[in-house]
Amino acid sequence: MKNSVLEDKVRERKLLDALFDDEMMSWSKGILERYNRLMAYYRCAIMEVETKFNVLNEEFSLRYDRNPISGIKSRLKKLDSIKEKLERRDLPLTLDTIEEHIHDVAGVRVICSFVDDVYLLADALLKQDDITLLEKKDYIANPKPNGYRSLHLIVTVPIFLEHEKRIMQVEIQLRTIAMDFWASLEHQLRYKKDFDFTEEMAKELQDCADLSAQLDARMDSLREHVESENTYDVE
Ligand code: 0O2
Repeated sequence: MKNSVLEDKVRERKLLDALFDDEMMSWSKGILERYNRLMAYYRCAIMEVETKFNVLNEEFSLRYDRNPISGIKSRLKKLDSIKEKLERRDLPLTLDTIEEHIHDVAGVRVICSFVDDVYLLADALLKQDDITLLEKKDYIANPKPNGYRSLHLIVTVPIFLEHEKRIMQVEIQLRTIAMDFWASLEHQLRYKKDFDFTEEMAKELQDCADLSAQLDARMDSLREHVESENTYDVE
């Protein structure tokens, strides 16, 4: 056996000994358990927020005779994305830094029918006394330079466990079907491997975002028209 191969084998053996050392095993098991528990709390927070939106959807559909929510998509941020975000901010990867500095571990995306519904739902949620608003970014009123539009809220919501109440952070993105269509496709294109957007392509994407904003505005005025006609009929 060549020396370098032998050295690799020795190194591998040392690493495995260290990994399977009893103390190391129980230490890493403890961390893993705490990480899994934290992620379970975030999942509970997602359920709480989803329920709040489902209740609002139910109530609004009775009141306005239509559903303001077309769909809800939720996700837990993956560990590699959490790690990458902490590294970008020069922060260590610990459970405390995750809870303190990563505000979008729990993410709830609410896809609305019309732009007005975005604000109606956001206002109704923020009025609830167990919800606290930490941050609001209105990329509908002020779209990102690439054309991205959505309303982002970072909120806290309590979750009730057997013996304690925990306050968890959740990022909520509210957007219309048209905004979601644009963002989903832009995300797919952006993450295509080994491809950089040319200036023309970025401009084309911006134009598509403008078109989707126009579509939203036209659909909103159609809805207003239909609703005012209905009110007129009733009177
Ligand atoms: P994922 O996989 O959706 O979670 P930060 O969150 O700190 O990195 P910032 O600027 O404070 O950055 O957050 P911001 O602008 O509120 O946006 C965060 C999230 O909004 C992103 O999450 C996306 O989901 C969405 N988003 C923001 N800008 C764009 C955009 O230009 N295109 C698309 N398609 N989505 C966008 P993540 O963590 O990037 O990804």
